[in-house]
Amino acid sequence: MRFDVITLFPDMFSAIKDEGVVARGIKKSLLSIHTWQLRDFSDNKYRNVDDKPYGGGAGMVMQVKPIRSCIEKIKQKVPNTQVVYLSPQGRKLTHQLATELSKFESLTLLCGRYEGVDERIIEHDVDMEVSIGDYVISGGELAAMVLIDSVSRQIPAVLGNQDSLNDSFANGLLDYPHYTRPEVIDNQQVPEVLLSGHQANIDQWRAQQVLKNTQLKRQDLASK
Ligand code: 4FD
Repeated sequence: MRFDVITLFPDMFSAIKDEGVVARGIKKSLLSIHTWQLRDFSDNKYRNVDDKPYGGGAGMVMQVKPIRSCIEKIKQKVPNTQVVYLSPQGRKLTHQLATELSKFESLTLLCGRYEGVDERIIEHDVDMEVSIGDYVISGGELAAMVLIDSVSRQIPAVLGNQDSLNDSFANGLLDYPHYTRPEVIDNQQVPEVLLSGHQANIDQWRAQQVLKNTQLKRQDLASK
């Protein structure tokens, strides 16, 4: 799967390119991430890509021309790419949406700064608007990285022998609790059943914990 990212801060993407699950996917040639510096598509010598909003008000708006030129350039290389705009107005990113997006061969991720992009980009150039949650952050880059990570994990070969099928939310519920050595620390004991070697009992205990945990911490999920 290929990700093309349109951004004013391409260096931020070293956070996922150099380390972790996504980096391993890149090394295995299962993933590629290509960043595009939006300023390279500016039409003025100052490399501006934003301007004041019509109608007045605070902040700046990202202009149509550089973004549209950049998307055209990407589409020359990847004609079938799905263009995704990260914004607080988007469809909420869930496990289900991450899985759906993982079926695309190519995603182009548009990262906004300031007050976002000129609405005509959303009307004409964007296929899907996605939000990572109901809060505002300073730019679309962190949201794009969250999307890339969550979508990449849904490609079976990327996770390797780890198993995204067992991830929290894969079944619409929370995870069970995890323990590792030592058996006792500061008077805190690992639950006996996990030391019993009786796999059927362990599976049953974990299934109970999943329900209990979800009921306790996420009633919105439990009642579905
Ligand atoms: N909730 C999200 C995405 C981006 C963002 C921006 C319009 C602001 C939150 C478009 C306004 C992009 C999210 C940049 N904040 N900030 O997914």
